[in-house]
Amino acid sequence: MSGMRRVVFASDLHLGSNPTLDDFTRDVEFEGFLDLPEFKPSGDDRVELVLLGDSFDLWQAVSEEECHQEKSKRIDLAYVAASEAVRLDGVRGKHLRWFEALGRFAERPGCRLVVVPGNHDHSLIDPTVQARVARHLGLSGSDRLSFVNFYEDSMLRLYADHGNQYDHNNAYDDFARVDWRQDCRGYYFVKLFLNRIEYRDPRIDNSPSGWGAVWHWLRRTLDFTLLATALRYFWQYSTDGRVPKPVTPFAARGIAGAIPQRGLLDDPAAPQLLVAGSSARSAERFFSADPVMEEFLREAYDASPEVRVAVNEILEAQEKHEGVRSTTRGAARRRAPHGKPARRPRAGKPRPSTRRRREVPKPIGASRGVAAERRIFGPPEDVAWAEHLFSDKPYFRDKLSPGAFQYVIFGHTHGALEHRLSNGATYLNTGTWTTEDSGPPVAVAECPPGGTPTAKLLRFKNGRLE
Ligand SMILES: [Mn+2]
Repeated sequence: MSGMRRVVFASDLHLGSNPTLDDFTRDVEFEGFLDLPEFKPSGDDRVELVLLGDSFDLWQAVSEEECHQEKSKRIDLAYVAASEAVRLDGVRGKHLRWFEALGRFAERPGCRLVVVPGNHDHSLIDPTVQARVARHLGLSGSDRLSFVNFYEDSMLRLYADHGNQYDHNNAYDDFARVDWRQDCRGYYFVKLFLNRIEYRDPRIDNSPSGWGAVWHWLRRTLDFTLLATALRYFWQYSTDGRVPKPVTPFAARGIAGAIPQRGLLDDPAAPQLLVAGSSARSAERFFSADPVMEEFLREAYDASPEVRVAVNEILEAQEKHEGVRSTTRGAARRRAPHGKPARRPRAGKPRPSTRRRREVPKPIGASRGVAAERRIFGPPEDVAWAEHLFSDKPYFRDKLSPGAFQYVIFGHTHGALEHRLSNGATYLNTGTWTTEDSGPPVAVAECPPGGTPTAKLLRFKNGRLE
């Protein structure tokens, strides 16, 4: 006769190695969490801890040098399984207690650890990377540790995966392959843009729903130095030939009707029009498809010499690029006789100016109240992902039947949630451990011997799950 079955899900811990970018500060708390009576089964009872993705943040486990890099082209995007394993060494070095506590938990009678990859630790699909995690946990070769791309249990009537495969910015064409050139859109965005901005203002988080809000964050903080830097990095990101497809954050959903050209303008808040070139711009919309952002960037251009230099740099570079294209013959004539392009004398090279350029529209003094109206309506996006598991073939398996699966669990969005789906099943989101508010969330599924399974969202606070 088997005993009590318990599975605890936690996700989005985002353990890193970079002192500024690392979002996980709960090592001691995590040790206390694993010391709960819920993780100490007796007799025939069995307990599993499922780390449901983004446990490690390998996208942000980067060097100081990479964070300081002024040119995105000098940021190395390439990785292989072996170099990802080395990144994990850095994570372990910074979170020794976390690894030790987790290893001790898995060794207890009746306990097991299951690791599911997310997008920030996607390379965990590779056996080399898995072996490194096992070694760091002191669990090499142990059957107490397993790696799976998704978790399902018919007795608990439960299905779980990280959730990134339903988010078009973080989905992999082939989840089972490690190849940096095939990484999801989010990878390039984090490496080439977000890491360097977050390094300068660590309050900017790496949550996927936060991406669309980066520009609104910059608008609120009124840090023109950072804004100028962000404009420069965003331009670099947008023109980096190594990026196969740029990100299109969730924020687009709320004002989809306002987007004239899909694809180009999917993130209305970003200064997409500025970086896209003169043909994308008009007198009404020069910087952004989002009217609040447009007005703010016009104001910032007027108010800040730093922002003017950054914007002028982009405009001048585009002018040069667009000009060269239309006057190829002229460009050829300017070449030196030995075939190399004639170099301008250094002293004569014009520096981007702080002067206001006439083509940049002036602010119109629009009411800032508009910001309050552009809320995104309806339930969070991940609720629809959970609904789709029952109506469509989801990524990892055939569609779920409501009779067999009463519970669906995702992480990824950082928004902890318990929600009743339209078919009566329960959707749980395991949130994140990286924010400082209330206790860290976990989903707890239980089934007593011969009994009915349950699953609910709890928080670890006041030394217990409540
Ligand atoms: Mn994720």
